[in-house]
Amino acid sequence: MAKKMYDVGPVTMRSMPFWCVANSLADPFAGPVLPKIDSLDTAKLLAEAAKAGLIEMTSFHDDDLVPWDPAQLNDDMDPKSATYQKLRAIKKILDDAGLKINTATCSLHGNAIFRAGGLTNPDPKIRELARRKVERCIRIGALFKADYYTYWVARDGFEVPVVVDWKNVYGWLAEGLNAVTDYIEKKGYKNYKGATIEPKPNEPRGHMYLPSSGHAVGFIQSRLKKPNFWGVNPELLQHESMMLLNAVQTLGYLTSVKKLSFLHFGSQIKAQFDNDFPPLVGPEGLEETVQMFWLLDKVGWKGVVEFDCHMLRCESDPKDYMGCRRAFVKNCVNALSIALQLAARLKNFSNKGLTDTQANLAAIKTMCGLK
Ligand code: XLS
Ligand code: MG
Repeated sequence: MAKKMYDVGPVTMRSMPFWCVANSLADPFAGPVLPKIDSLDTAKLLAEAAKAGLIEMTSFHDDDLVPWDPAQLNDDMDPKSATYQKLRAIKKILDDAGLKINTATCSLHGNAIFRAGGLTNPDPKIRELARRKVERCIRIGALFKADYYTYWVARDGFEVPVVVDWKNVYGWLAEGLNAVTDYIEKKGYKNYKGATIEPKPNEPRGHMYLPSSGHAVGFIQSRLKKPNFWGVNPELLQHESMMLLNAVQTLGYLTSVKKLSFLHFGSQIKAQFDNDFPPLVGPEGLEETVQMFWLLDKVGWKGVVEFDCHMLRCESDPKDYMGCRRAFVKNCVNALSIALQLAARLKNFSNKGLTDTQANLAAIKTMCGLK
């Protein structure tokens, strides 16, 4: 049985999503290097991690659990369907381990039908299909009692600015997101304490329509019917670092406008493609990562940290494809613990009487435990 809470520093619970563990590690240059695992096996691996006290929560895309067939839009409600039965089998495994669900997110990136976008697809029939898929995902999230519904920008973006219908595209996005709260209200679901936008500047599209946390907050406040229900889950270091923004600032901003719902956590080389390295792994980002937790503690924010990263491709082991996944989970949990321990050293750090440079060096010494 999972511990109910983690409660270390600002982190109340640790979440490891289905997609991070199940990933078969394909990249644009070559196919998968790990055998795909079924969602029941992923659930078992996550349940094992919960029982070992490594995580308290998980999250999923609809497609991580069950396949989607555009000809069967309500299969999740039909007790005779394979979808209905598999969802319940997965839920039982998670429930038995005491694993809670942080967020349910609709995959509008996995199926080729959405290659030109989901909620902002220029074709109204595809936008409608995306909306129906989102509704099905909200129902699945309700079955699993997810705390949030998340909209990640996915393929809602463009490569060629002159083909975008700029007059309407943000209206379509607002319609799609307002449909989320309309549907939750219509169904009377009580499990959702909010919905989130996860911004990203690019990848898979050349540019995405909500590239940064600032864009997301502005859109929530100006275009959504229920702005108080919506928040942001920034992905740090990755998404905002891809455009050279500083993670500490992003968190300072989001907490100040009360829009930080939870964090996606991993590591990133600045200005590169989405590295999705495990936290603290890679050549840069140690100071920034530690200072994120220092800041959250300082401003009094408490909440869930969700790992959103992948095993390094070079560390995958096709012969021990479950073992290397287990090691990945442990590495992420270990990295978070290291970051929190280093941030705790900074708790009483004071820059009083120091120049900026002296303060920076003193903070490094304190973080590293040097005299
Ligand atoms: C991709 C995103 C994605 C979301 C969930 O870059 O991080 O994995 O978190 O759809
Ligand atoms: Mg993410």
